[in-house]
Amino acid sequence: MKKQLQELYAQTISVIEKAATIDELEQLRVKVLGRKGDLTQVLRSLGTLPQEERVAIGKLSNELKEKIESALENRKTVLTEQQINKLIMEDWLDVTLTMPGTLKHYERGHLHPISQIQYEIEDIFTSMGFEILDGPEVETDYYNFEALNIPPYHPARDMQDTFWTEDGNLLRTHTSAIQVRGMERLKPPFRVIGPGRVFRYESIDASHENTFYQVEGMMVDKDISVAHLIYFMKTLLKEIFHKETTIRLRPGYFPFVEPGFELDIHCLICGGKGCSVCKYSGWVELLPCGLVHPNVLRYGNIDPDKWSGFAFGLGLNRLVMMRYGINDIRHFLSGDIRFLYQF
Ligand code: FA5
Repeated sequence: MKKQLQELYAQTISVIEKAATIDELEQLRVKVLGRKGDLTQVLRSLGTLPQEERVAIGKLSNELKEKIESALENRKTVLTEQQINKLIMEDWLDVTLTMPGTLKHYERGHLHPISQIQYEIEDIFTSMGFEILDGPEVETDYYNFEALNIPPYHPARDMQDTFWTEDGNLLRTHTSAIQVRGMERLKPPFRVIGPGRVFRYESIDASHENTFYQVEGMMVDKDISVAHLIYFMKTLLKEIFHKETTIRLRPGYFPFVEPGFELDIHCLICGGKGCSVCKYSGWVELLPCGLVHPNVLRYGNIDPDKWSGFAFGLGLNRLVMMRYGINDIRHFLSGDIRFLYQF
C-alpha cells in the first residue's frame, strides 16, 4: 500500500506541474482529494489494515495529502500570476494615445454658431464700454411684463404668449427682463447688453421658433437720442457682416420704448427677391429698438427728467441666419451634426 500511495503522489505532483489552467487544478483536486477521491479512498480503507501498518500508512497518507494540497496551492498562485500578466499584455489601454494612432477618426467639437456670434457681439459691445448682464430664464410677471410698462390688461401681452409655471412665474419671452434687473442694480450713466435664451408659445416656421436667442442692449445717459441708437446699431451690423448691409427703420410699437422702431435687414438669403425666411417681403425683422419709455425708467428708479436712454432687442438666431445664409431657423435646435459641422 505504501508503494501504491507513493505512485499516486508522484503521478499527482507531475499532473499538477503540467496543469495549464486553474480549472484543471480543481478537477485534479476533486479526483485525488475529493470525497470519492483516490487518496480519500485509501484513508477510508485504513480500518481494514493491521494496527501497525494502519498507523504508518495513516501518517504517510496525511503527509502526502498535505504536500499535494500545498503543491496545488503553489501551482494555483503561479497560474493566477500568469493569467494576470497575460491580461495586462493583451488588454492594455494606452490612455495617452491620440492621433495619429489606431483611431481612424478623431472628432473635435466646437461652439454652436449661435454661441460663436453671441461671443462676437459681446466683444464688439465690451470694446464700446458696455457691461454684460445675465438674468433668469424663469422670470416673474413683474420683470417680464409689468416693469416694462405692460400691465396685466395690456393687449401687447398677446404678442408674447409663453409657458407659465404653476406658481405664477413664466419662461421669459424676451431679454428685456434683463434691462429691468440691470436698472435696479446700476446707477446711470451705464451701457449694458444682456444675451440669453427666450421662449414663446409660437407657431413654428422657417423664421419662428419657440425657443430662440436675443441680445438685449440698453444705454442710459444724458440726452440720449435716436442718433445714438442708430450709430450703435450700424456699428454692430458692420462688425458682424464685415460689409455694408441695407437696413430700413420703420415705426414699431413696444410699450417700453417711445418712439419705437423696427430695424429690418435686407434678406441675405434671397438677396431681397423673396423667400420663406423673409416671408417673400425681401426684409427680415432683426432689431426692434427705441428710446426707453419714461415709465420704464421710473420702474428702474431712474429719474426720466434727468436721464434718457435707448434699448434694443436683437434676434440672434435670425442674425446668424443672415450671416451664414441659413434658410431655416429649425436647423439650430435640430441636433443634426451635419448642420453643425459647417461652422
Ligand atoms: C422683443 O422681444 C422686444 N423685447 C425687443 C425690444 C427690446 C424692442 C428693446 C425695443 C426695445 P420682438 O418680439 O419683435 O421684440 O422680438 C425681437 C426679435 O426677436 C425679432 O426682431 C426677431 O428677430 C426675434 N424673434 C421674435 N420672435 C421670434 C421667434 N419666434 N423665433 C425667432 N426669432 C424671433
